[in-house]
Formats: sequence, C-alpha cells, structure tokens
Amino acid sequence: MKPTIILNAIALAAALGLTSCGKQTGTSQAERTANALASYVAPGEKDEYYLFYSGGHSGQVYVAGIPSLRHISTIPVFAPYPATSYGFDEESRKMLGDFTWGDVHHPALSQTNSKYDGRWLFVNDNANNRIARIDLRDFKTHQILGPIPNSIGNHGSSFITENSEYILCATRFSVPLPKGRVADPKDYEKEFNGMVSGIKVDPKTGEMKVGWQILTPPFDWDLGSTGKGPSSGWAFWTSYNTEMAHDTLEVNSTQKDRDLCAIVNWRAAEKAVADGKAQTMDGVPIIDPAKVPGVLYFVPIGKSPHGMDVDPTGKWVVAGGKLQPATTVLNFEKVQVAINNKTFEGDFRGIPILKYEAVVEGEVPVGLGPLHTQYDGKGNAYTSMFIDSCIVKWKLPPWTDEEKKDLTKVVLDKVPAHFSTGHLVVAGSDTAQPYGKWCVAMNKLSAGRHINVGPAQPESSQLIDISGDKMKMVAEAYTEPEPHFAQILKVSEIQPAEVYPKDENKDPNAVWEKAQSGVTRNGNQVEAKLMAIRSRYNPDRIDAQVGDELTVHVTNVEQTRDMIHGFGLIEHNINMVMDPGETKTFRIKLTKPGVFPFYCTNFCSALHQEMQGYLVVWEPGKGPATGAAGTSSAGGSK
Ligand code: K7E
Ligand code: CUA
Repeated sequence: MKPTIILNAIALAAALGLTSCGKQTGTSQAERTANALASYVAPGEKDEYYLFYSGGHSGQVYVAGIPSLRHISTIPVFAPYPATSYGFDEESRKMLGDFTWGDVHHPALSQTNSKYDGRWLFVNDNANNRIARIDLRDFKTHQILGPIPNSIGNHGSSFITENSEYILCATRFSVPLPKGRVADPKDYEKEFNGMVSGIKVDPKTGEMKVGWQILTPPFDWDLGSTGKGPSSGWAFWTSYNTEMAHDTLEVNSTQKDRDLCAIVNWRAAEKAVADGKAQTMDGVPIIDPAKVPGVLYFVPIGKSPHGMDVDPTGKWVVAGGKLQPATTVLNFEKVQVAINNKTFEGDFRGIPILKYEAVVEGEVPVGLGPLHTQYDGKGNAYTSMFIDSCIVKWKLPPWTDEEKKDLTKVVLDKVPAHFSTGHLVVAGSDTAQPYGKWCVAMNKLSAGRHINVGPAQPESSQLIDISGDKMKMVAEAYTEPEPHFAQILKVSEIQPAEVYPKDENKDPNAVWEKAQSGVTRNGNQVEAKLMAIRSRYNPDRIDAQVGDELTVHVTNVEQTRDMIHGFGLIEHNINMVMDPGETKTFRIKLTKPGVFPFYCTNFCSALHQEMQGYLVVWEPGKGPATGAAGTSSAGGSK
C-alpha cells in the first residue's frame, strides 16, 4: 500500500468520526463466543429470516439469511443474469426492454392490514423510472412497469400502502413536462416540475398500472413512507433543494435551514380523480394540488432531511436531518389538528405549509448525519448515522416532562458501525407489528473491513442484536453492491414453490413427450420444440440455414426438486435455464454457417456433461430441406 493511501485512509477514518460512538463490542473471548453463537447457523440448519436487500446500481435484489447473513440467492430484476437466463429468454428480454441496468433502492413487501402477507416484493428503479414486482412464490421478477410517464428519477419509491392498494412514488429530479419538452435549466423554477405517482396494484394478481399523479414544485423528493392507524391513507416524503437550484446543488441546495416535506392524502387524491378533478398528461390523470385542496400539504423540516419513517403505531413520523444533528419527530395527530384548524405558516404556490411548532413533537439530538429510522414495536427507534457511523437507539414519545426539557435523555444507546451507515433495517419495522430482534446496518463504505481485493472495497453489512436494552453487534458480512433499503421476512411465513406443476404450464409450445417434440419449417421460420430430461435433449439436433429465423422452446419436463436444466448455444450469446416444469423460448436470426453445439449449462446429473446436441446451420439452399430431417436424426437420444 502506498503511504498516500494509508494517509487517506486515516484521514477518511478521522473525517468519518469512527470513534465517536465508542469502542467496538465483542472483543473479549467470551463476547466473541457469544456473538459467534448468536449468528451461527450450523450446516444443515436454516436461517429464521429472509433479508431482501436492494443492490443499487447492480440492478438486482439479493437474498441473505438472518442471522447467518449468508448470501442465499440473487433475484435479477433490472439487469440480465445468465445464471437464471434472465434477460436471455424472450419473456424476460421483453420485460427488460431497451435497458440492461437499473438502480434499485427500496424494496417493499406487500401488506395486508399493515402486516406482510408474503405475496410480492416491489422494488423501484431510480434510473429508468420503473417499478418491478417479484413474486415470492418463485422469487422471480414477473412485471416491470415503466418508464412511468411524467416521472423522472423514481427514487422516493416504492412505498406500499397498508393493504397494498398502491405503490407510492415521488421524483428525485424535475424536468419540463411532459417528458420530451425542452426548456433551459436556468428557467428551472418556472418550467420544471416534480411528481408524486400512485401506482395501482391489482389485489388478486399484483399487476401494476399507473393510477394517478400529483404535480409538485421542482423540489428533489427524497425518501418517504406510508401511514397506518391514525395516519392511514396518508404518505410522507422529505425533500432537498427547496431552494430550487439547478446547478452546484452541493452549495445551492443547502441554503435553507428547513426544507419543505410533503404530506400527501392519497385517498383524497384517489377521490379527486374519481370526481373528475384531474387533467390528463401523457395518458395519466394529473391532479394540480393548488386547485384541489386537501391532497397535498408541506411541513418544514431541517436540514436537507433524508429518511421519513412512520412508526408501527402510525402516530409518529421521523425525519432524519442529514445536515442537522437531530431527527425530527412529527406527531400525526397534531398534523390533523393543524390541517383542520388551518394552522399554516403560509403557502407555497397555493399549497399550505403547516406551522412547524404546531406539528413537531421534538428534535432528538441523535448525533451527526441521521438518515433512516426503524422501529422494534416496543417504543424504540433506531437511526442510522452516516457521519457518526453508528446506529443510535432512542425512545419514541410519549416523553416525560423531564425528557422533553432535555431530549438527550431519550437517546438510549449507540453502537458503532463500519463505515458510514446508509440504510438500516429492523425486522418488520414498516408493519404494525415488527418482529424486532434483529437490525441490519447497511454500510456505504467498508474501508479495510475485508481482505484486500483491490481498489473497489467490498461493501459490508452488520447484524445487530436489538433484543436487549443494549444493542450488540454480532456479525458482519459482505454485501453485494450497492445496498440501500431492505426488508426482513420470517421464513415460516411463506412457502415458495419447489417445482412448477406440469398442469400449470400454459405455454402452448411446451412439450412433455418425445412425440410432441421436433423441428418444423415454415418459409424461413424454423421452430424447434425440445424436451429436456436427465440427461438429454429431445431432439438433440436442429437443422437450419443461414438467413433462417430460429425459434427454440425448451421444456424441462422434470417434476423433481432442484432438477434444473440449461441450454447454452455456442457462439450465439444464448443461455436458457429452465426450472422443473418450466418452458422457455429464444429467437435468433441465423447469420453464420457452421455446426454449433448446444449443451446443458446447469449441472443436473452424473451425465450432465453428456447432455448436448447440435445446431447445424447450412449454407442457404443446402442441407435437409425441412427441419423435420433434423428430428429424425435426433433418434440418437435413447
Ligand atoms: Cu438512503 Cu436511495 Cu434509500 Cu440509499 S437512499 S442510503
Ligand atoms: Cu441437464 Cu445439466
């Protein structure tokens, strides 16, 4: 290591204030043993919880087990993933469209009555304004909605309502609308707008469609969450850049001591649309909140706040100050009183601004760089501290008079994290009944936490036991880049399928017996229907010609757990992987003559290596006149 790098590391450590939260726990032999046992899941045993964490600009969602923190599975969402052939077969390629990456930030498990119902996991794509739905029956992405019209930078998303009626989203960026219209960024205040979107979720199928939108001033909406209990039907977002700067945001967007956060009555928005109070832009009903009172309110919160998290009772809404060493606690009951009594401190473009003192319960001095807050359902809050690099545990209201006078008294505990914690997640925090017990700190930097693998320092997450009065850091693990938010679900609450039952396969090109399989030609269209079974393809030869368009459907006819087959085609950038009972399809234009082996890419048996065949691409006009000839020579499979 060069001396300058060491110096930089030390400077970084100093800048991050790594010692500010006290000494790292778990250093004595007894503590080490206890911590190791707390997170130990012996071979053959299983984890108690799933951790679904977003993979940021890797575009994927990762599944780890808790308490082991072992990486268990990758769920490809916005980027191709050859291991499961996501983005290679026709169906998933179509779903990805023109994009091969996304920026995943906030996963949300579907809920019924503010409790996880184990059906779906929704995630947002900040980069290309999309939302995806993963089905927890098979842990696969089944829908990608978007790019959402009139929406740019889908970061304040995906926040699910208490009965999964909507995924609510807010824009990080503002642009001239509708999309495609051009205006000079110098005219930002006048010409640019942001948007809050209500994405409607079909209660039976989970299918999403854009429901309605609310036009907003060009603030940069940041993080949000949805209400429950007393705040049922409401949603909350922080913002930065209330200054409406369009350049050098680092300076120009941090001028004001308080930024205007949004309080949205989504049920009122839904009703306004039903009552015909919306105008249509790019096919979406849009509400102008200045003309439809009661849909949108602002509340000032310091300073460039980031997370805005509703507690399990739905009464307290906590915003992390980012540039202010405190979290701000809003009292939703006071919010309602202020709205009813019109206790406003003015308005912004016709949107009422609630009087700060009337709705705020207190500012809790948690430390430097508070970002996100989670809850254990026992009256405690846990806030991630980006600058202090730690997790702070503090007590939610109601507070005693003595505590109110000095809110340092409600700060209960701090545990150091390494380094610069972004999100944190407490098991079940966003439901009405958190599981509590575990908290995971998802760190932005990890400077030196892992064995050296070059300049890109691997990310890390840390497992914290929050079951006692004092938090205990018990384990640490590598985390796929780049982690943002996560959801924790009890394993016992879902029962994912282990095979796709044959009678559920509705693919018209599925083949289950030798007699149904084969190769046919229609003009220059060659279509092959293959059966994959241990350890062969039937047929295992496909004849075609240069210039043909080749379509191949492969059905894995197995009905045995974990019996997966692949189909890799040499030098054609094709790999498909079929789970038991699944049919997949690819389509390519054949451009070069030759004999191209195809083979099973997924280990399936002792004779997996023998599972292979040939695509014979003849010169135009040569070879067997129809693909049927290929079928006959496939008789080699016994
Ligand atoms: Cu804090 Cu995109 Cu949720 Cu990341 S955001 S840390
Ligand atoms: Cu089939 Cu390997």
